[in-house]
Amino acid sequence: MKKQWKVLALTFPLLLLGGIGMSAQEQPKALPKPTPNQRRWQDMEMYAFIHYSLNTYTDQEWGFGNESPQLFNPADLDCRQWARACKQAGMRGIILTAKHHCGFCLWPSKYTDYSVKNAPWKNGKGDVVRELADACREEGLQFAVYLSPWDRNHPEYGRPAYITYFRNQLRELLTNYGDIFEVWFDGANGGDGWYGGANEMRRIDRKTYYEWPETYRMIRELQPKCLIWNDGSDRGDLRWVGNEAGSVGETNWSLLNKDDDVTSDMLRHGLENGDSWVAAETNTSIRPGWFYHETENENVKSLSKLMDTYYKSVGRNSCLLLNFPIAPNGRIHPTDSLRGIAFKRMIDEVFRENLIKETHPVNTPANALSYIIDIKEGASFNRFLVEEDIAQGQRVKRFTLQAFVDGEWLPLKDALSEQGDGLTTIGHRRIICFPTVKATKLRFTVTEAKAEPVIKRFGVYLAPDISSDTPDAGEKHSSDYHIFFGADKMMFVDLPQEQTVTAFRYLPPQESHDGIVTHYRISATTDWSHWETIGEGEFSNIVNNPIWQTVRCKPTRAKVIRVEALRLAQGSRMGYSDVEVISE
Ligand code: FUL
Repeated sequence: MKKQWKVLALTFPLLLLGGIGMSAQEQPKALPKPTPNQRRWQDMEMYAFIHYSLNTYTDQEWGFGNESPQLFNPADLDCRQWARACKQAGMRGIILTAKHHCGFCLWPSKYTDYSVKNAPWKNGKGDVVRELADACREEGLQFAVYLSPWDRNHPEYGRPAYITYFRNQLRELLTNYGDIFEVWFDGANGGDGWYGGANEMRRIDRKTYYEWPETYRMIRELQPKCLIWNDGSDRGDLRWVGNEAGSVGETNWSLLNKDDDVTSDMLRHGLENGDSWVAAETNTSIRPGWFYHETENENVKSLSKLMDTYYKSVGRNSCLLLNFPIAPNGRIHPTDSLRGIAFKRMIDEVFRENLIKETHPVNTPANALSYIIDIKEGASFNRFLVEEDIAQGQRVKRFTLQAFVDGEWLPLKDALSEQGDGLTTIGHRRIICFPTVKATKLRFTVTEAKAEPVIKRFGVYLAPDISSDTPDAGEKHSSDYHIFFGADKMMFVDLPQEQTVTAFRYLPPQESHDGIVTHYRISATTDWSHWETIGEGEFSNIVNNPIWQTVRCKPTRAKVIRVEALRLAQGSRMGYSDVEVISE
């Protein structure tokens, strides 16, 4: 079958419109398409997460559910400062942790006492959700909420009564605070919690317990424009990318099957022939943790790391959800907001000038859709941008990109790709990064597609070098220690000499969940016979976000540190990528 493959009206004025004949495979019967809500969402490109709760005051990532609301008393809480900082960082909206896993509510919910209404802040009359919703509106940002399904405070968690409670809370959030662009239902569940004093393990069936279909109906009715993010069992409008590090796969289909189980590979790459449009949202924090920890003030992501994240999210057919934690004083830390501004400025700088002079379709022997892109005189470039009109579905499977240098066509490839040349899917936007070349023209060719490709826009840019970052030397902190295992779940760290230890740090295995310690006991000795426990607890969220964990202790003399893994995320033998002992 012969078919005319066309290019949709190109939005970039320098581009010529045109089509080229090529033989197409049969059009698939029904190509899944995004809903108007999903299309609007995709245009947001970047929006912020705000993590703020009692954890901010206990220096934790997951609260147990028994932390006192008395801790919540920020001296200087200013939601306008959050909104301005996020806006200046290029964010188009904010998702607030209205309730995190500890169950503490940032709004005065009618259905629990575990909220701001029992906090000293504003004598219990405050409402952070209201203040942020108002501030967002004033700054022209959209507003959304994170409501944790796992609630370690609620006595009924795990039983049917909790579902009613959860829906009541959600109804409050969806009816009292104006338009909500997204609801975020995190799937994390470590099992144990305070649960009204029961202090026990509660297991739920993620597939059935939350009765999502009914909750979804309520959301659709109360906020028809709201997107549902859910990494639990029921397919929402958006999907998780399977990590919290800030990257989706270079091959990224905005599709999944409606009913099948989703593997981590599907989270990362989508499913080429999936039957439903479920686009990927890339979430990561500007710091290692989601909540504020003073010890991370030196670890705010560098500008080059943020740009890498941008290319691996927005540049891979995804939106970026970038977290800004709130410090105990109630504000975004200046380092984070300045880094956010630098990030936005750099994006603007990279995409300031499109270096395309003219674009025209060409015939190819294989009858593929192909374009010659003439570059402005004498220009060098290192970024290529291409967009499909996703309203017509996602179609391109594979393409090639060549630069005409000294009379020869040289193939370009995606320098950030982890697999092959990385020239696979396009979708809403694809950005290809490569070392700077000086060429008079580029040739873009679609070599495989699910249906007639509909290309909306091309761009060619020169990104400046980012030189101000401190590179990570990548050295192991543990190289000075003798590390050995006494048993599968017991590790000894023998220090070069006896010292006064004030903290122990653990970096979990990075490649898989095997051997990640989730619950630990750490002891110290100077003589191998008297052991003093210096820390015991949970490394919360370590599976999804396998970053350095710090266990602080009172100054203790030690020659050897023993780490017992009380529980592992997976596997039977504990593992580590690195450890570090901090001494006085
Ligand atoms: C995770 C949660 O467990 C973290 O605490 C955080 O909220 C992150 C965004 O999602 O899975």
